[in-house]
Amino acid sequence: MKILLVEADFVREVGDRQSFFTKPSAPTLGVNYLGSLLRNQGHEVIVLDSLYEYLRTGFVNQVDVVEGTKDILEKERNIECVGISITSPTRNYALNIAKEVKTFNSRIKVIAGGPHITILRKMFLEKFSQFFDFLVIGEGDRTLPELMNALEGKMSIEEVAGIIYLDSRGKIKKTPPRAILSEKELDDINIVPFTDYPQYQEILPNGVVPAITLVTTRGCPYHCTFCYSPHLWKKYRTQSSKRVLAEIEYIIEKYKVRNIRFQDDTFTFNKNRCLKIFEGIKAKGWNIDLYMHTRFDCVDEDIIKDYAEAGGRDIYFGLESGSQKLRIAMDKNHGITNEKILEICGIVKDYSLNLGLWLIFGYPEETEEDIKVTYELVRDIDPAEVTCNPVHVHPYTRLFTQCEKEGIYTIKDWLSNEQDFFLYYPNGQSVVAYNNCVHFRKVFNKKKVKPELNIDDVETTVKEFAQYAK
Ligand code: B12
Ligand code: SF4
Repeated sequence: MKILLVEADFVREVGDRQSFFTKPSAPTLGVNYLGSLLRNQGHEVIVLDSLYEYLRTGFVNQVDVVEGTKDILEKERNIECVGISITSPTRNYALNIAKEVKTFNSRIKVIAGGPHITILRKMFLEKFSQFFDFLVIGEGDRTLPELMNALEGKMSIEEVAGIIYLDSRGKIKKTPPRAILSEKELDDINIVPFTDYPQYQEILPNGVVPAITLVTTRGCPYHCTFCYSPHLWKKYRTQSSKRVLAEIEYIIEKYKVRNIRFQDDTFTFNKNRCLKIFEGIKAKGWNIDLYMHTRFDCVDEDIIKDYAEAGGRDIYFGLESGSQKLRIAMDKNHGITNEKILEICGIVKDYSLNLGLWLIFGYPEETEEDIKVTYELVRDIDPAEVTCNPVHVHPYTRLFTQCEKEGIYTIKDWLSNEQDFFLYYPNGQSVVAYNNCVHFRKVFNKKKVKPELNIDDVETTVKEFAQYAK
């Protein structure tokens, strides 16, 4: 069967040719991984993600996967199926992609999967049944190949666990839930194959893919109030260090990749596994650059040292706030004091790693004092980079449940295509939160702008905050 897999993505700045080759973005993992899975089973697969679309169009056109989908459908006349990967913020892009497909040819089957689908399930199909035929709930590793078999008539649709669909009478049907993959299965390359990027190889000089993402665990053992990850993957599971090293060897040989981005939620949670991976990379002498992110309560000097020696360049932490009161409210790093955080950051710097911080502004009950404390802590840490976001309220997180109770949002808000990209925690705070994001970025982002450690910017927003908070 011929299938097009699309990552529903938004138009974003990916930089230019020069920045792509010097500080490369990695192709999307999810759809490329699913593509490898289906290709191994003999299907003809085309994968479209926004980075590919940008590269394909020669770094000129804006990244637009809806246009890209249309182009491909017109060029490749016999596509029978389109699979779309959807996160909550990208739901409207996904809808536009699905509409484009159904307008082009209503007989093409549209299958949706990914975090947003796994959360909204039946409600999503009830609302958008004219554009989607099948929803895959949770892990697609086994479900998607089985669904393709069913569409080819090799088994019946009802036998495919983990899907929601419209039957021939237009009634919504649900099959039994799909069991999650075990750690043993996650290691098995016949079940979870190495990800291939053939379409990238076709367009990049000498087939070299500069950076590749790896996700070597499923889910996260923590439950921060604003985060959806633990719900998506249910139980935290890891691939073995042996499997991870084998995949790294594969992508180095095949794609000459020099930059590997470990995008696991909490890469260092299992210290032993993590050290074995770093030791393995060192022993092979691969000379690659590494990126990873983690939590302050999941690292120590052994990990940082080994990471740096293995080629670690960047390490990002979810600090979220400098206020311990807020970290407790978020259920994040609450056992950790600011002194401990500073100590860890000191070690990271001793090993010359680029230190990045994620920050959240506008969390419920954030006060002027909290913002000041955050400013002071970030100033003392002196990171290479900060990424700031006003607090997003993702569906069915604990923060969402709190908002539901407070009468701020209902799940219907996440179904409405009127709503923009994110839902924020409101009460006027989002304006202030946004201002803080802008100021913090301006003040602390060394890589992007000259650092000017200036409290005035922050004080201005603190004053604005006081006005909004009244
Ligand atoms: C890595 C990552 C990124 C990277 C991607 C890097 C890259 N080059 O691949 C970057 C930084 C670009 C990124 C961006 C964003 N991300 Co992100 N990201 C992740 C992360 C950590 C891992 C994703 C991954 O690759 N997993 C491994 C693959 C194999 O899993 P998967 O893609 O989910 O696919 C599996 C299933 O979901 C399913 N499936 C998925 N798609 C489809 C499609 C079909 C047709 C089928 C049948 C099945 C199926 O089958 C797959 C195999 O089991 C997840 C958290 C997590 N642990 O999953 C967050 C996560 C997916 N991101 C999230 C968000 C919000 C974003 C952003 C909106 C952030 C932002 N502010 O810009 C953007 C949106 C980008 C987009 N197009 O949607 C949220 C989504 C929450 C939600 N409710 O939807 C998550 C869950 C993080 C979180 N904790 O909340 N992200
Ligand atoms: S924010 Fe990070 S540590 Fe917290 S639950 Fe999500 S992935 Fe895990």
